[in-house]
Amino acid sequence: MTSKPTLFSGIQPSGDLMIGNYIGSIKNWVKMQDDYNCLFSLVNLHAITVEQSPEALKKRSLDFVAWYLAAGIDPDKSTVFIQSHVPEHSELAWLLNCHTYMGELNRMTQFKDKSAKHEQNINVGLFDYPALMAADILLYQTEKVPVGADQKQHLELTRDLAIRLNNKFERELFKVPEPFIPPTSAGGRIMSLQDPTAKMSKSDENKDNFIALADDRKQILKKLKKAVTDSGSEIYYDLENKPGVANLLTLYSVISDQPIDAVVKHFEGKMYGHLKIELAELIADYLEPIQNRFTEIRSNETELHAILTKGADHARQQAQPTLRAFQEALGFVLR
Ligand code: AQP
Repeated sequence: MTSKPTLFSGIQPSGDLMIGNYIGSIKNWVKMQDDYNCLFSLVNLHAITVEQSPEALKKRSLDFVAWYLAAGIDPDKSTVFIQSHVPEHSELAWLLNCHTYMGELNRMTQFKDKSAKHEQNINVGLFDYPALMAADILLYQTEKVPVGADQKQHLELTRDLAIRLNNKFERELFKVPEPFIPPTSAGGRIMSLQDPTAKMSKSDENKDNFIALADDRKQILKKLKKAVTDSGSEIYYDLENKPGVANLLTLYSVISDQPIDAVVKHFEGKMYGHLKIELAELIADYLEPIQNRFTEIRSNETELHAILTKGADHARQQAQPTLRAFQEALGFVLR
């Protein structure tokens, strides 16, 4: 076992993995691999809380894992696995269900938002999503959870559950996890290209709203040329009054690894069109080697499955003691 603090993070296999997911999660994961015992999951149990096409789900799951690896996740350093390969997630989620109150889940804003979006399919899993998320985290005695603002409420519930159960059973069953704000927090929230007041989302039906990791140079340029800016012409960072331009500047800053001020200076006296074209070139150049690695990794499914099997075995080893200790506390007869 490792002495490094444990960090858990996951992405749902829904939509097309895009630049916002890369900047907000995967890019930071890559940097954390040396300092933490990292578990990076493809959370397919969460994904089926909304309707999915089975064939697309299967293909996309392997695609996403290949993107993790292509972007620099090293399976020798980090545990990379598919959530459903580790049945302890569902088992712990059930046990947590029996200690989570309806009132707590009723307050979750993500449930309210997603119910409104998926009116025809307000299933129990959608309601129960936060208990499964708590299981994902608590199963590994996770200390750090990188979360965006939208997941803070769920992490708070996870913490409440850990504290409640530790108190109830008078032993430290679960570590109480802390939110983790990555040091480079710039770009934590990349906005939609067509509506810069809304978050860029990989499941957005309008694909012009996001740059997929798989987009080629031509597609990137086309999408950025269409990106909504404003009626002005001067390039400067003003999130409130120029959210479109601010979003493009953020993208440029994160991808070029320069502070916003330096980017603004670089574009002094230039037009929005220059910013869009240069940004498209920058992103295309940046993504090209990742896309090449993706093609290579994705073409070898045998190797991909081997990595996932190793990851699941490693995750299970780490998960089982926590689950067993909780079952014992509950009074289950252990096998
Ligand atoms: N716009 C974004 N900017 C920065 N980070 C983002 N993430 C998502 N959108 C942005 C981060 O990517 C990870 C994906 O987590 P998820 O699969 O649980 O889905 P999500 O948070 O609901 O993200 P999406 O892209 O909007 O997915 P869909 O459209 O499928 O629901 C998270 O770490 C998130 O912070």
